[in-house]
Amino acid sequence: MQLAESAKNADASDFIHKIRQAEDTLQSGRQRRSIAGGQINGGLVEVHDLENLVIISDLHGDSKSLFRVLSEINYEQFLSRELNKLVFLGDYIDRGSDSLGIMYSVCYLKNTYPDSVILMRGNHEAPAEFPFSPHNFPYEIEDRFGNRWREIYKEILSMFRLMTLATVVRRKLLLVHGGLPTKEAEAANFRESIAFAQERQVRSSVLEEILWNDPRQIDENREQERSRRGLGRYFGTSVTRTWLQATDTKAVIRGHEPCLGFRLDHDNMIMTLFSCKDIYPNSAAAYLMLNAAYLEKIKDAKELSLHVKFLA
Ligand SMILES: [Mn+2]
Repeated sequence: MQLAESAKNADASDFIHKIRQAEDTLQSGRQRRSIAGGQINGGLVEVHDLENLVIISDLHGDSKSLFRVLSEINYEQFLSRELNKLVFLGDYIDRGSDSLGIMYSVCYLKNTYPDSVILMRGNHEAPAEFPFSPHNFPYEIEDRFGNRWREIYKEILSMFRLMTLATVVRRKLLLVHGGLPTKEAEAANFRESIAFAQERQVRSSVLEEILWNDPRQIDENREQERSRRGLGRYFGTSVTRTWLQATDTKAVIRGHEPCLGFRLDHDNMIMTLFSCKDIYPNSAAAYLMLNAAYLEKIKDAKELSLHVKFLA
């Protein structure tokens, strides 16, 4: 694939150029407040009209899986239609061997097809806000580009801050990287609480919870528990129900946890999807592909599982 070759051969200047261009693209989408078939409001994207939808979840440096999906969906043709959407659920980097190849490629895709590509932010794309480990990405940059690594890393960090925190596909899907914020008031006021989550980070936990939370079976009388991750929380079924009602959607799709391609939780209201293969030998990689007609019929996350494609 030509894109894989370009990503492999890019030098430091090519890289910086691509990332700056992606920053401009993301910034101008936010200023225009629109994307084909939908609206952008800070960290929130709401899609009203779409034809076909592909969702890729955590990649964690596994560029082979990315290129495989892109070739399976015939991406140049797919993305040339503005109402076809390719959504990434975040966690592009760390752990695997080619985070740079993925960053180069997703920047290229966003720059070339700005209306068809939605880049969501994962917890690995927020190292300044929430330090965590492993975060081997800076070392990968240094290995490849030597002392220009700082310049590149800094540019990438500022681009991360412009990524989408939640995507709502009208009346159907709510997409986040990690999970749902546990305070009921945040759901009731979801447009504002997500749109400005980045700016309000100090006063509210919405950014942290979207990027770090996990769905769990929790005691009926409680809605949340401390997470073993040290950041974010575990949220129960009632939180999921509250968010689906507030956003008028039928299913939540999120990544953040390795699984056998996908997993269902909370009475089939949530699907966890995972698209990274090479560093998780006990998990499987998958992505989701569906058209508007299928989407129209979706009543819960279990029905979505018919549209999960596994990577061989
Ligand atoms: Mn994650």
